[in-house]
Order: sequence, then structure tokens, then C-alpha cells
Amino acid sequence: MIKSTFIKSIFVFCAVVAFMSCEEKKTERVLNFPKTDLALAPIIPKPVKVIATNDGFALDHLTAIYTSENEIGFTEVGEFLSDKIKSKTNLIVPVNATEIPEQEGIIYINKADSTDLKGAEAYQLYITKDSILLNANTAEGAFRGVQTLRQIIPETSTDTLATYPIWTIPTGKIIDSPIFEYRGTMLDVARHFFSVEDVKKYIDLLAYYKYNVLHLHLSDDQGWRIEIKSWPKLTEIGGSTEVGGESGGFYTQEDYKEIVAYAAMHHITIVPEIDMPGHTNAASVSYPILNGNGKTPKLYEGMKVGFSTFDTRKDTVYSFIDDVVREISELTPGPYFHIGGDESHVTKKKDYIYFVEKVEKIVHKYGKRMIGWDEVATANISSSSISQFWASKENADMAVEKNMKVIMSPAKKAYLDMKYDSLSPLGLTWSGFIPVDTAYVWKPEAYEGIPLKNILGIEAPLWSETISTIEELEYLAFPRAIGYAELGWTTEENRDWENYKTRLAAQAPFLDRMDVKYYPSPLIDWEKSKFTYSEITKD
Ligand code: TNX
Repeated sequence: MIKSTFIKSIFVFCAVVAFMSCEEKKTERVLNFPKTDLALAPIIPKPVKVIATNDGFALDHLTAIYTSENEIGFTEVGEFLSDKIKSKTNLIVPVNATEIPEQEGIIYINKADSTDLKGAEAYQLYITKDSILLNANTAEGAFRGVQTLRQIIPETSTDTLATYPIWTIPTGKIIDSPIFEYRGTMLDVARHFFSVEDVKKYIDLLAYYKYNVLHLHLSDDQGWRIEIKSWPKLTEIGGSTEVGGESGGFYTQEDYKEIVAYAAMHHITIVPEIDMPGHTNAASVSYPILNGNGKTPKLYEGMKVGFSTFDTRKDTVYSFIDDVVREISELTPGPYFHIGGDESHVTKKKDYIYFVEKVEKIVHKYGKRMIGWDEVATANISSSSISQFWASKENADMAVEKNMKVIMSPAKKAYLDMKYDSLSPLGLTWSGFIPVDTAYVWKPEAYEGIPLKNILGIEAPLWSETISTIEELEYLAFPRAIGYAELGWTTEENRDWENYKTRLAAQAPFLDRMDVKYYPSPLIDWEKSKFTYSEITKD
């Protein structure tokens, strides 16, 4: 007993000495930091306010994370940060550990009720030389703040003198919140199918740039991609094809749940889309009773649009849609259901309107808010429904007249599937080339006269006629998707192409580390701008 107390005291003594000597070293090293400048850190999207205090916080093996443990989701946000620090630096940063003594180098992630924080996604970061305080009203806000923190951790360690590595985080204060509540991108998994793993990788990248919506285009003429238990042939038959004769594929309901859960962990809402009454060939081949174009439907692997339609006057069509909307809504915690509604060129106008109005009621029955491509505003629908402006200002104006919200996705500016220029090996050209500057230099908040109060946000769609692998997806999405993230988050007065260009160039090491095959646009000076500590250091 005495012996064990003695051993314990020796152990505690040694631990204290070891701890003090670390502390001493650390303080010395903190004093030795060169001046930093947080205001030069290449954060995307650019925050509302950044105030630099020119010192350094040492992220090292002594750092620990503490979170508001009793607040929903905060611990998970802390664990997410720890995990990302591990993959960037190899440091193991404990979360809410009880055995660690009070020390310098703590990252606190706190629920705060400050009225300075505007909205659920707002956050404040106070970085001093001995602590980082991340304040947010919600776990979602904390999660957005964590992305900023990840972006200001240098790619490589910054202390060459020390016996252990340090990643120097520039000190200062960041106050931040987004301009739009809906900041999305869409992935067309119908023209070509993308696996759960591919979608997860895309989510990882979107989350880093503070996206909060991923819209999945789950059905089209060339493929039906989600298991519907009450209509099994949809995936058996309709899921078997892709554009160009490739092999198709679909998500089981378990797969879809996995995507939804992974997105939720990244504070991203999944918006499912079943495109109808046009773009329905794959459904009609599976169940010909649904078909309304007077022909015998056959599996289709081409790229033309506008030839298919449901029979809008058949009760069976609406029982089918009821089952589909019910099954998908049950698996989808987010508030939205997208009914497509675009390019129904062979549906009579009056049938189209009748159809959209009936389907809106089904969407409401299952507790969801309807989104449709801009054509849906030609029907008499509720102001709670949302129009996605992709092509027609006239349709978008009709939505505004109905007091609906509008999502800005103009094909000329926001389509990720357009070629960058005439040399692009992938992509389409029908709405023009979209180089990286054209994608960035426009104003979703003042586009074609849509009043700001009607704009829910921005979404950049990626149609997949010309892409079938994750590398090809990455080539079209990056770097343009990074710019759309800024358009959705950052105020107009804080956006500037010349400034953005240098911050974009500094994303190269992150994109390389994530193995993203981005398009190295010649408009961007990629080589020069590897984000190193020296570049955010100023004497
Ligand atoms: C138009 S955008 C479509 C899609 C195509 C896309 C190709 C929209 C609502 N419909 O069916 O895939 O162009 O860019």
C-alpha cells in the first residue's frame, strides 16, 4: 500500500516535471513566432470579417479539443475536427479528455447564445496564442467554423528548430455567416451512375467549402437509380442502362440511407429528385402502364431530351407517384422533394399543369416542400414551393409573382457540365463555355431582376452525360464548385476576382492531398501559390 502510494507520487512528480518542461519549451517557441497575418489566409468562402493580431497558436501534440458536451452535435463536430487534424498533420488531438491537465493550446468549441451570431450557420473564431475559441449557436454553425479552422492550418509544419513539429495558426478574430440559406450543387446519377463511395468523396469536398445541400438527380430517361420496394422493376429494368451503353446501377434504400447519414454528419441536406412527367423513359420501360407518349418504351442510352412523358390522366400514375414520394420521403430527413418538371416537350401544356398541381399535393401529403425546375411555376402552385431558375426568366418571374422562392442555377453561369473552353475534353456547350472567371464573376443576388427577397440561394448542377468516373466528375466540378461556394456564402462587397484567384490558387495542396483531379485552369497561377506558412507571414 505504502509502496504503491510512493510509486504513484513519483509518477505524478515525473508527469508534472515533464509537463512543465513542455510548457516551458512551448512558451519559448510561442515567443519566437514570426509575425503572422490572418487577413492573408486563403479562406474560401471569404468570411464577413477577419481581424489579424499577428501572433501564432501552436497546434501540436499537446493540443486538446473541448466541446459543449451537453449540446446536441457539438461533440461530433469536435471529433470531426480532430479527425481532419489527424489526416492533415498526423497529430492525435483528444476530444473532451478528462485526464489532461490544464494547459495552453486548447481548442474550445462552444455553444453560445450571442445575438452577434446571425442565423444557425454563423460562427465566431477567436484565435489567441494559447487558445482557440469557436462560438456558434448550433452544431451546424460550429461545423462551418471548423472548415475555416481546417483551412488556416498550414499544409506543412512550421517549426524547424523544435524537437517536435508545430503547425502555426495565425491569431485574430473571424466573424462569419452566409448570405444564402441554400448553397447547393446537384449531381446527375441518372445519365451515369456514381457509387456511394464517389458521392461520399464529393460530400467531403463540398463540406470543406461550406456547402449545405446536395441535390441528387435520381431518375431520367437513361436510368432509374433508387430502389422503390413497391415497384421493384424500376431498378431491375430501369436501373440497368446508362448513356453510351455502360452498365447502369442504383442505390438500394440502405445505400441511400448511408448517403443521407454521411451528408448529415457533414451538415449537408440531401434533396432527392424524381424527374417527371418528362425524362421518364426508364420508369416507363419498367412499367409501360405509366407511359403517355403513345409509343412502346425501350431502354435508352442516348443523350437527346424531351421525348418521354407519363400519362398524366391515369390514376395508376398518381398511385405510382404516391408510393415513390412516400418511400423516398421516409428515408429523407431534409425538408425538400424535387419533382423535376423540366423539358416535358411531349406533354400537352394543360396536362403538364394538371400534373404538377396533383404532384405538389402528394409532396405535401408526405410533409415535404416541393422544388421543381423553373417550368413548374407555369402551374398554379403554392408560394411554399420553390422554382429552380435554370433557363427561363419568364418562368422565374412567374414564380416571383406567386411569391415563391427561387434557387439560382442559370445554365449560362452555374452549369458545372459546360466545357471550360474549346479545349475541354469533357462537358457540353449548349449554354456556352464557362471558364473559371465567368463562373465566379456574376451576382446570384442580382441576376435577371429576381428580387433578393425571393432568392433562397444558389445551386450548381452537374449533369453527367459526358462523365462517368469520379475523376471526370472532379475535372468538371473543380475548381468551379469552389467559386459557387463563395457566391452562396460571401457578400458581394467581399468578392473580388483578383483576390479570389490567389485564394483559389492556394487550394492546390488541399486538392492534391485529397487526390482531386481538378482542371488546372491557366487563369490561375497554381504553382506559385502553394499555401505555406511563409505566405501568410509578413514581417
Ligand atoms: C438540360 S437543366 C437539362 C438536362 C440536361 C442538361 C445538360 C435541365 C433542367 N434539363 O436534362 O442534362 O441540360 O446540360
